[in-house]
Amino acid sequence: MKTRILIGTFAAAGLALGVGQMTAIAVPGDGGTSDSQAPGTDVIVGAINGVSNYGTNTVGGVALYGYAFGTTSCNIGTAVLRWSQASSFHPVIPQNCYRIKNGRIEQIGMSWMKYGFCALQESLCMTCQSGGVGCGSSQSTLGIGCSDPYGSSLNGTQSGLGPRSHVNASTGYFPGDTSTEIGTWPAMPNGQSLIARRIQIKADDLNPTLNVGAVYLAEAQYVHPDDAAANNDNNNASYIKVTVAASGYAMALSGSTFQQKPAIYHWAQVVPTVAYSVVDAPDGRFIVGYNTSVNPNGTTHYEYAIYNFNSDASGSSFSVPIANGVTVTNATFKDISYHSNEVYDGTDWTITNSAGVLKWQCTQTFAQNVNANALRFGTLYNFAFDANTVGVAGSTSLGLFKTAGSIAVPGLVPAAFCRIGDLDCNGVVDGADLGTMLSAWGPCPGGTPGCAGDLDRDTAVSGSDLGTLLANWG
Ligand SMILES: [Ca+2]
Ligand SMILES: [Ca+2]
Ligand SMILES: [Ca+2]
Ligand SMILES: [Ca+2]
Repeated sequence: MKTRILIGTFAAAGLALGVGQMTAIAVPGDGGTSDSQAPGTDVIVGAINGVSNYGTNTVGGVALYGYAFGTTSCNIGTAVLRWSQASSFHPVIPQNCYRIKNGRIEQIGMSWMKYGFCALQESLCMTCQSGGVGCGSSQSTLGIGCSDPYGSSLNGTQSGLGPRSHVNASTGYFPGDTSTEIGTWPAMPNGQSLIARRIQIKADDLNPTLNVGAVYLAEAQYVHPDDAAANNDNNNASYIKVTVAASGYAMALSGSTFQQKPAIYHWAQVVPTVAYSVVDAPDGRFIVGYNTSVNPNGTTHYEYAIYNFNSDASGSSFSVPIANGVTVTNATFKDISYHSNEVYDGTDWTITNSAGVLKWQCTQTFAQNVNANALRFGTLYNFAFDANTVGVAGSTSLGLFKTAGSIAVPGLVPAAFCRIGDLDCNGVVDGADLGTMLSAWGPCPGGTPGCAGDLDRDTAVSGSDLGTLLANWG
């Protein structure tokens, strides 16, 4: 297990971390680019270079479309990256798709992982230095500065796609020899020859008439034990915008690859008020995006998207503090479905609101089911709700699955709701509030309206305010 210590700065003032909780430093907007030219091996996705559109199979009455994206890796580090399919020392490559629509980002598809087997020595990201051995040897490597392209059809070849459950994304390790490993993979389901193991997306998530104004994104990540051991794995995902055709929902790449940033960072490009908290469990990173907006009925809508970048410990709960007098409505949860006989469960998390905590929780603990629906690496889950008060800076909490403990996550939480006259906001109008009012009697300091006790905001604490307080007594 490796430990990371992050040093960063808060973008928003007044965010507080819970003492005694794990390292949690906000580094909004940094997708890991600061890792470039780090010591040791450092693989990144230099480019998403193409897309294969495979068409559709229907599973359980739902039409699903299959996709794969080509990826060009770069070794931007200072040491060669091992690339032997006869050992654990080669990359595995999971892929994802996301959609930004109506103010929220959702993961709408995920693939199994391409098992890397051979590295060319090209120069996409920088000049390739000699030293890479290339293909066909148990000593194969990706040299310093070198790049290696995998076309989309290669990344979509089903016989070379293994289950995510076989990898530890924190250490980068998976069972070693690929030829032996393949025999342990779950068989492909019948009737899914076009979509099995590939990115699968529901037709309704692609249909243009159901998704007006939607922005689609494709993301790929490299997982490798050398890169993880060098602590250079927080820059291993890149993304690109994609378009979806009305006919057959064929995808096409749009623009350039956003290097070294997972797709969740595009949310703020579309919704500028989105903010991020980057938090680290002892074994890996989570990126939490959050935003509030005003509902037509005046209540506040809260959106949280939590992306597990590379923590094997994984997430199992998410908690938001609910202050006095706050009414919560419409709390929702959204995950992404595993497929192709992957062993993970898909049961939605429960939602409770009691004792001042709104909490989403995986239905089983690690002790109960190691394959429960934890928030695992390379996945993004949504947590949303409405409240009758606006968001203020506060601390939410992300509980871990495989290990004990939780991570404090700075975010926006509902402000306390105070009754008129309840100056200390403790739920009752009584002598304490009256005392506060009387001690503030007279003009507001500086003539500012709304000072403590100035209930009618006429810049003075006076008889009219006292009358209002007494009318709300109790
Ligand atoms: Ca890296
Ligand atoms: Ca589910
Ligand atoms: Ca009170
Ligand atoms: Ca007044």
